[in-house]
Amino acid sequence: MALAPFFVRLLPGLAVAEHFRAPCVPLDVATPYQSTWSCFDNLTDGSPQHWTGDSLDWVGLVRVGSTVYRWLGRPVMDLPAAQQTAVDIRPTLTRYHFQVGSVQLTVDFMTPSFDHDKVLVVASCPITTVNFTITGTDDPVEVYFDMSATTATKSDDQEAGGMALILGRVWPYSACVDQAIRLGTVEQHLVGQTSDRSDWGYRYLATDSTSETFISSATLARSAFVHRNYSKLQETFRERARFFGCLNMNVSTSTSNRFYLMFDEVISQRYFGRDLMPLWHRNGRAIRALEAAHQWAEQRRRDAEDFDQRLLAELAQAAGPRYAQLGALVYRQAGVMGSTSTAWNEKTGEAWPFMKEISSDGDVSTVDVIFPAFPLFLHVAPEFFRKLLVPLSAGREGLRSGAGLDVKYNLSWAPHHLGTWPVCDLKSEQQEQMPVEESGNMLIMIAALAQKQGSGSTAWLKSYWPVLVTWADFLVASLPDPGKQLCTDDFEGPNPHNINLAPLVSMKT
Ligand SMILES: *[C@@H]1O[C@H](CO)[C@@H](O)[C@H](O)[C@H]1NC(C)=O
Ligand SMILES: *[C@@H]1O[C@H](CO)[C@@H](O)[C@H](O)[C@H]1NC(C)=O
Ligand SMILES: *[C@@H]1O[C@H](CO)[C@@H](O)[C@H](O)[C@H]1NC(C)=O
Ligand SMILES: *[C@@H]1O[C@H](CO)[C@@H](O)[C@H](O)[C@H]1NC(C)=O
Ligand SMILES: CC(=O)N[C@H]1CO[C@H](CO)[C@@H](O)[C@@H]1O
Repeated sequence: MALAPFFVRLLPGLAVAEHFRAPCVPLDVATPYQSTWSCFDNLTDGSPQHWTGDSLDWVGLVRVGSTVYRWLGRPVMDLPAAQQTAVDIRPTLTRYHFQVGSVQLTVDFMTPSFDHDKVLVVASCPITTVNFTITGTDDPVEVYFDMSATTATKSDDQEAGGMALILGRVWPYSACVDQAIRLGTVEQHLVGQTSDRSDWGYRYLATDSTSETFISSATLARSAFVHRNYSKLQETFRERARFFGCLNMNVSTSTSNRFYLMFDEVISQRYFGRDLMPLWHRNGRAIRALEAAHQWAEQRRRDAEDFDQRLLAELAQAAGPRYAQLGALVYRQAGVMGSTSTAWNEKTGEAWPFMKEISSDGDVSTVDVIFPAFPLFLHVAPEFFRKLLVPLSAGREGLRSGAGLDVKYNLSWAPHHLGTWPVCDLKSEQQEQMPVEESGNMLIMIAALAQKQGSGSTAWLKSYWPVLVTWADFLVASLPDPGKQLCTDDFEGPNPHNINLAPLVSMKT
């Protein structure tokens, strides 16, 4: 219990480890496509960015008394910035604190992606809840948010090709979102190109009946909020040059003050010719998922807070509060959230997570990229991690002969990766060959997993056995000197005698 002082700083709403400044603060980080960050000291210093660095024009405003302030995004209309007093980053939550005139405003961005081994469909459902709390006034405070439709495109100029914005209204029944805006391209070239941003699929902005959502040009909508002349907005909105999803809500202590952000990939992965849908589609499409998120929001939030506390406590115990703070960021970025998307393989009846090589060449499930992430996965979600390895082990010699799929892999060592996100189609001869390193990585990870899951739960290993023996035999045959080998530092090219022992050494310590 020597940890108590760290908790006081890291937990319930107080400042985090001192002098901690994250390079970028996660806002809406749920999959490689749905990954928005603020890379400034203050949330009002500039536009949020996709992880690629592309700016996304999101703006948030708030009216206190007769003054309108900005709480999110770049300067607009000479409006003053709300004063940011703190930002707190936890594994599933980012919390901004502002002083806005006489009022304290807290904005939470919560992506409740945890408990993958208990509730995978929910944990992998990419919804971020944005929740507002005010103190210091009894009057409602008006909050405005808008999100550019280019959030759902590959590039900013793509609207030239046409962009559809569809207003969906779902009739309310108990505890449901009753308003959702859907943003996306008209063309919807499903998996039509591989890029770090998707130009198919739909971005959702959803909320319940206490708020109001609409589609507009940002200039008009922001001005209408500032001047309170929305009614005229309907009449004058003709300009379809740039579309924004907009939202306007009154925040008070007696209403549920939140909205939801989501990206529906429609197809999560194209695996050797077969389109795999996002796992969460099994529970219904976007509106159903948003309604479930709304219905269970408070329960999920409580559970997420428990999860964050447990993980932060473990990290702090391992190496102190700074390590815990970094761990919270890593969980969002590299861990089970920002780098993976979980698909449903109808053919095999399994959930298959895939990991994207971010800030690199976009490879799918690169073994030497999974390897450095694996201690975290093994710790928080070993079964999820096992599922991540399954698609890598399919092939002629591999798991159930490709699980009935036409997987062109026939080498006697482990693959390097599966394809370029989101298309897995790499044949054996097209691999970036790292035979010794990747076979070693796979054997080490599977051994660690078997150890972690215990002798009672290793039945799954049976179907892996032939491929494991093939890889192990290959490693033995490469002894005592593997010759020239490519390793994860592939910019060096193949090096003599290289077996990249570093991971093995770090495993021992
Ligand atoms: C709203 O009011 C402002 C200030 O009077 C004005 O400039 C603007 O054109 C009005 N907007 C609409 C849509 O009428
Ligand atoms: C917020 O409150 C104002 C003033 O009471 C009202 O005019 C406006 O319609 C409300 N907005 C929403 C979205 O309910
Ligand atoms: C939203 O904020 C309110 C006020 O702080 C809090 O009571 C509620 O639990 C929060 N809900 C969610 C889903 O974050
Ligand atoms: C693997 O398949 C390719 C054709 O896709 C073939 O050229 C190669 O000889 C095969 N290699 C082995 C080891 O069977
Ligand atoms: C306008 C505003 O809120 N500026 C704040 C930016 O963040 C620093 C701390 O990082 C505050 O001191 C400023 O007040």
